[in-house]
Amino acid sequence: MKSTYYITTPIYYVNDVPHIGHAYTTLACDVIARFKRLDEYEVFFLTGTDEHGQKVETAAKNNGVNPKEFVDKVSKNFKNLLNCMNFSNDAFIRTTEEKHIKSCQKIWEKLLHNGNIYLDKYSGWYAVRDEAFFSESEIVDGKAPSGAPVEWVEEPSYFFNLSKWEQKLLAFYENNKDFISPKSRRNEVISFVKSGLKDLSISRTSFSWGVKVPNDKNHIMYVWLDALTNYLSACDYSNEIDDEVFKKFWPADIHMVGKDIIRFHAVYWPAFLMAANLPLPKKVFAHGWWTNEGNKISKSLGNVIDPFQLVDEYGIDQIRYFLLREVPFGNDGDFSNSQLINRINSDLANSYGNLFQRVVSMIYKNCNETIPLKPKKFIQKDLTLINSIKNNLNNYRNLIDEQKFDQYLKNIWIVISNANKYIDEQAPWALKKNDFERMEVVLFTLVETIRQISILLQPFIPNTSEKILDHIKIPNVQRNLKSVDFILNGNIKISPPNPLFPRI
Ligand code: ME8
Repeated sequence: MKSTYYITTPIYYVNDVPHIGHAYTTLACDVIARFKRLDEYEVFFLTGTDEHGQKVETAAKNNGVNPKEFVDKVSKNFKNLLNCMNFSNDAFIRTTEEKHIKSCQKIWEKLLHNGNIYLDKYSGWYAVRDEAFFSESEIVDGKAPSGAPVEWVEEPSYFFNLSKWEQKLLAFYENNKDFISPKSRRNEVISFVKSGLKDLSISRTSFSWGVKVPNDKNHIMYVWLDALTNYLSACDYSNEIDDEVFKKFWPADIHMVGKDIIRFHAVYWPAFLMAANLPLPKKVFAHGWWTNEGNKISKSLGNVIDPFQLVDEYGIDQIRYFLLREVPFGNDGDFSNSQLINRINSDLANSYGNLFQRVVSMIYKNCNETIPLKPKKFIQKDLTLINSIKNNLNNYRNLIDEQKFDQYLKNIWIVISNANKYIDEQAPWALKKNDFERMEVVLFTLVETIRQISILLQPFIPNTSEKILDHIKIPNVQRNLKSVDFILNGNIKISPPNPLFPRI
């Protein structure tokens, strides 16, 4: 039986159109999901939209439509982003779906049954933009720590006894050192928990756009309890008759999030799950924040980066490559058009594109349009190049498991650069005149290296990798990670190459 792998993105608020930050998180998940599939895992890759709460309700009002009409429309924009970026999600959950509502009510009842919910009254600050409660001591200059405006709220509310879970959470972090990544985030969460947890308000009564609390029609569930539960709903938590899918995929292997929502995923979520006697996810990774040419991305500054426009202008694979190569995953990054163009021209067009172009056109012109047969004898230099990827497969696996995408790409680009150096040193154009057989060995070595590189690049630049693997006629069943270890047989008829990445 195949091992399973369950990976999730945050579900995005449908108060606004998707931007580059949303595309970034889902891209990271897409790369991991594609890699795991190549490594023969049964993957469940989930994304979706967070459609309840005051923020969405207000956005609908501002647009003059009812919330349901509004969320149907905006949720579609997030669905369109999947196609636009070539994302390979297995499911898309919307929190307005019946099965999600049922699973929210199910977890609520579990928490209530286990004695973790009580009715009281909330009075304190609330930031609609963050959909979060803040105590007096957290307010900075009259605002939430994120800078969001706050309003004073006083209403009856159900509470979750979060304070009871403080020690259990700390023990869990201690015994599961990788649960919160990267390390800096782990320390941040641990010190937050150590500073003392207060019970959490988990219902609202002053508006109605949300999941109804079972048996109390005056309350709707706090949007974060509703939202986090999506990770259970999507794998059929509410299905009472058959829990096969749930057992198969839960607990999730990784929840990928931005650093803004680490607290919800690394503190509240595991506490809810412990309290409901459910297994905990294995990892929460909080990546960094993109700014635009040094400025915070925000609608009011008018500098939101539109992924649809970027893809249209530069190409899907170009954007996918840039986002994960430019900034070590976990760090903040600054988006700059000139850096994007540099990466496209130097890494994609000049290094990788050119390698493919040179090798395939030399074969086409000089070897009777056919990749030479696998040679009987290689010299050490050939073997060094051919083995540079296949001898390091486990290293690539580890880099994906540690979310070190930039390092993964850097390593591959070292091989690309070595392959380009190897052509210059071996000079197949000169061999053509005085050692035709050796020229064939050199060209074979290069195509074999390109084959391995392209297999490993599929998760990052799927369209281009497919083009290359199609061009050198690698059957679909030989594009998984295991196939890196084979070696081409050669004697494959090919057509002349087209440029892979137009220079900008
Ligand atoms: O928080 N840089 O939804 P959201 C990098 N619905 N990533 C960014 C970014 C930026 N400038 N801006 C946004 C929510 N993101 C909740 C989540 S999950 C149960 C509920 C990404 O629409 C990043 O992943 O505000 C961040 O965590 C997420 O979008 C927030 O999306």
